[in-house]
Amino acid sequence: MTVVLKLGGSVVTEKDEPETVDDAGLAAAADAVADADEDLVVVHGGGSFGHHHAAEYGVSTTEGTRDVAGVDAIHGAMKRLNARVVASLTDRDVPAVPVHPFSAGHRDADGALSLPTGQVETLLGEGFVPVLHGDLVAHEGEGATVLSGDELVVELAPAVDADRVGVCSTVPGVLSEAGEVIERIAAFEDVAAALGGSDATDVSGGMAGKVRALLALESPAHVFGPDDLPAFLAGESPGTTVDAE
Ligand code: IP8
Repeated sequence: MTVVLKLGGSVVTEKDEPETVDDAGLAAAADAVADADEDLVVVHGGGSFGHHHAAEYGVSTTEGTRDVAGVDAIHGAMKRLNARVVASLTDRDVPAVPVHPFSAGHRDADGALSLPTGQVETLLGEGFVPVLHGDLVAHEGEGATVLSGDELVVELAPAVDADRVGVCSTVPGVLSEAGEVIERIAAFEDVAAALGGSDATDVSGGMAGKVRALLALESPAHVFGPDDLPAFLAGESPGTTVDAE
């Protein structure tokens, strides 16, 4: 089984403290990954590393920067977080290796993303656990813009022919208007009201964008909280299952 797992930035960092790892959160996630038997690709978000600097330099997935200091701050912070995530995995004998998207991908003038995935596929085939991260990406006409971990998941899942996709964030699933976890989503219309808006095409644009992007995947996706990560990696379907079939 091949699994693409996104660890939200809020799971592995202290969101309100610049460049601060949530040691307990990262350790718990790394323990769960170390116990898993699947072929894994891990993607992590920016949390208080990338987002802190991206806000400072006014950079988003659509608004770019040509300021090298901004690129260094944002990409540098993400590499530092990535090194911490990789180290916590290799400490547990997971064959984790870093893959930095800024060195590989680009967006065209319309914002469409091109991301080579051959290195991830090959690393996976060779028994490694590639660990990618939200990053910056070269963007025609904008300089460099943010590339979110969610976008990476959407690119990687078909590329590695993933059997399952997991999105682990600090919420226990996609929540209804009453605040309850929705068990299954098969069409965006079913949840458009609860998610507030159906025109979110930016995949980093909150839960609506996330659900839309996950519905477009061939593989079933599961959105769950950190406590459910071991269950997801054991093959269970905690939280919300997003599956268009
Ligand atoms: O937390 C964003 O990744 P995300 C990464 O998955 C940066 O949206 C550089 C802010």
